[in-house]
Amino acid sequence: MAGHISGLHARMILDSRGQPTIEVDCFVDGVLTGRAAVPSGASTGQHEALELRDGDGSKYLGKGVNQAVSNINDIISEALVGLPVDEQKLIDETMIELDGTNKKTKLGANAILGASLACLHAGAAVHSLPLWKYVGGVAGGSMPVPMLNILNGGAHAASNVDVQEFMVMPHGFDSFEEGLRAGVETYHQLKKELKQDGLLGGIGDEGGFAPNLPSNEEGLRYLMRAIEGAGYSTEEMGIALDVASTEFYKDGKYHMDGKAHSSEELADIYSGWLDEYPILSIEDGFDEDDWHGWTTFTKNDGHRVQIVGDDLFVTQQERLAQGIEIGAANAMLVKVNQVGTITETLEAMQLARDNGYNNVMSHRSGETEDTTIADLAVGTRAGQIKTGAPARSDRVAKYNQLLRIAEDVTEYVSPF
Ligand code: 2PG
Ligand code: MG
Repeated sequence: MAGHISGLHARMILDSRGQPTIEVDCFVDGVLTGRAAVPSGASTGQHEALELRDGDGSKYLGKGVNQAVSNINDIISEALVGLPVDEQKLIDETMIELDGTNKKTKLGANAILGASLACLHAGAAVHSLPLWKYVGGVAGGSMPVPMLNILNGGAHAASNVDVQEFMVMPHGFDSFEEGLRAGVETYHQLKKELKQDGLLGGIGDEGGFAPNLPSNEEGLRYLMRAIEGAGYSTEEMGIALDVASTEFYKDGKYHMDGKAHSSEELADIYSGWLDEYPILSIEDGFDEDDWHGWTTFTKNDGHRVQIVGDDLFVTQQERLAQGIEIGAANAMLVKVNQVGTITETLEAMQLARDNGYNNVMSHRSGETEDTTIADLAVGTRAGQIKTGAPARSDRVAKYNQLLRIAEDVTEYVSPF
């Protein structure tokens, strides 16, 4: 007997940027059994499900979540009481119906997600299973190759760098532990290189260094110096970028390096970088609605680089199906709060997989100590995870959870 939900309790907590977010406790037969916290983005796509904020400028600069918290305590909890806690689909569908809107605007996707994840944790607990095993079932887990975001720009830093994330990917190693170690050493080497050039200042929202640079390409050169300086080859350590170009797309042009580029010109820049550097993956190279830019780039370069849709797909089946139909990318970024329930997240991932798309599990730039995504990456066999630099507890918490899981799961396969 699995046990039934006897209530949910939500509270406001703070995220890694000092903004309010939601934490939810799930009670099973009167006992606290599962807990989860909700992340929050900065470079948010306009097609994402709604993150409900109070908008009262006199408190937390309008970012309070009192309304979302009461939606859980007063409405969602009542609707879920009595449901078997391991019937995740039923739990999520009940909330989707209760909300009744496309983008979860009535109850808030942050409220719904907090409840969904707290129940997921409780479901694992009543079966005495680690979360990754509860999610993965008989398929068994696989350790993801991490994308470590060691140089931050764009909306995550106060620098002049347009590209949001310069990441290293230790894909040519025998184990997760070895890969992570190489990534961490490369992070420390980058610090040395930047310091040597007098460019070491603060860090960005995801724990990576955030220097001002003469150009975006200079970021790639620094990554190469860090990889080589740490003693790794490009067969072992590749590069991944999240350009987050929606942030600098204005009036039909991409404003990068102080110039306005057409979609075609931007694609040419990426192609040039692909010729020069060991880039394995490019995320959000084009604006969230520039379908033409996406399909053209995928047609021309999709055979030699992973092309990841984040703002483009927003972890939603409808947008993903549209992209698959026209060949807009070859991978999907997976962010649970873009869609708002674990069930919809898993369904979108399945659709991606069925169509030969890779899945990349992802954090948000605003995070907490919650480590759910680490288990999701392993249990779903996503193969890849991006969860920031190996710095700041909100990022490191996920890597540490992966290290714990790696004691049981040894499979570590390069997705490339
Ligand atoms: C992204 C994310 C996470 P944000 O664009 O992929 O790195 O950033 O959470 O700010 O949308
Ligand atoms: Mg992104």
